[in-house]
Amino acid sequence: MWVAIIVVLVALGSLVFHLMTPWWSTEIASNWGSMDLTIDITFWVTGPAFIIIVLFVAYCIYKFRAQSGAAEAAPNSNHKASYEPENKKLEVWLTVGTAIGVAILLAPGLVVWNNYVTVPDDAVEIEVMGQQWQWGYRYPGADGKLGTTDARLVSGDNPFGLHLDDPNGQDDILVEGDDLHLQLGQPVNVLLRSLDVLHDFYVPEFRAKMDMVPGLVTFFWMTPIRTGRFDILCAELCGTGHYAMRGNVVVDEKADYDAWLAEQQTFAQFRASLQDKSKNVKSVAMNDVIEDKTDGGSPVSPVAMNAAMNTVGPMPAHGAATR
Ligand SMILES: [Cu+2]
Repeated sequence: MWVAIIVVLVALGSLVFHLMTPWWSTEIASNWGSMDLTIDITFWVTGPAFIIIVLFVAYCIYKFRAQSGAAEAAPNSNHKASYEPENKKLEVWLTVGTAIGVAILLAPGLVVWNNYVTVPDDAVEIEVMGQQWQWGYRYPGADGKLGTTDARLVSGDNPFGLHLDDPNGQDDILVEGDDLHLQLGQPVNVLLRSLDVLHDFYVPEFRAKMDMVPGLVTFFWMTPIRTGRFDILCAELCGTGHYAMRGNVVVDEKADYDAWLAEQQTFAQFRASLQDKSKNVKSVAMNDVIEDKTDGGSPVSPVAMNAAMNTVGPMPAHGAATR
């Protein structure tokens, strides 16, 4: 008896929790309301099924509970088990009902998935690069085309591995250590790459997410439908710093977006600034050598001279590029 009551309370408690929970989805900020709809449909199918099954279990526990002397008092009552290997009517009913339920669960997802992987023609491409444990972004420059890349070309002074001889890449805009900016109402095809392990680019308000696989370019598309600043999370356990792999995406009105984009550095400018730095360091090194000699100090060995000339090694840590 008590067990039956507890089982009923579990069903009611689940229902109340579902309706009262504060942990509901964040307010959506993209065109993917259809994903929320599929989740609602899932709840409408699984919720009633859960309640019906749990209440049926509670009913059976109560109805067929052990009662001392019940079988002797009423030999033909329900308290006696009976062997029923086939029940065609029940089997047809359960099979058809389950099939309809599963079809309702799966069919909307197929429609949404089809839309999800069909990128509209007017979508602009933006690249997101994941690595332990930070995000980098690349925008096509004035030509509207992203330059081609090769993971083998990735280095400190070429953090996205762009082909140096591809003219489309020279005006690509590289963003590291800053927010990702998107333009309100502009569909974007988000191309996803990873430098090391599996990551997953996820903005809960966009609903959209996708794994990033080293060696592959995965993608999804979306259109931001409201301005704001949203969290970027990595949704794939990617190592000890996974929890800290956070970022921000800012959805701007067109004017703000254009202004922000105009401030960013192109790949060509980034390379030029590296060469400037390299020249500065070399001239400083040369001055040191000259000073050493004029001070009457001991002559600088060729090895030390070489070391001074090569101080411009790989790029400093990520983030330095755009600051
Ligand atoms: Cu990650």
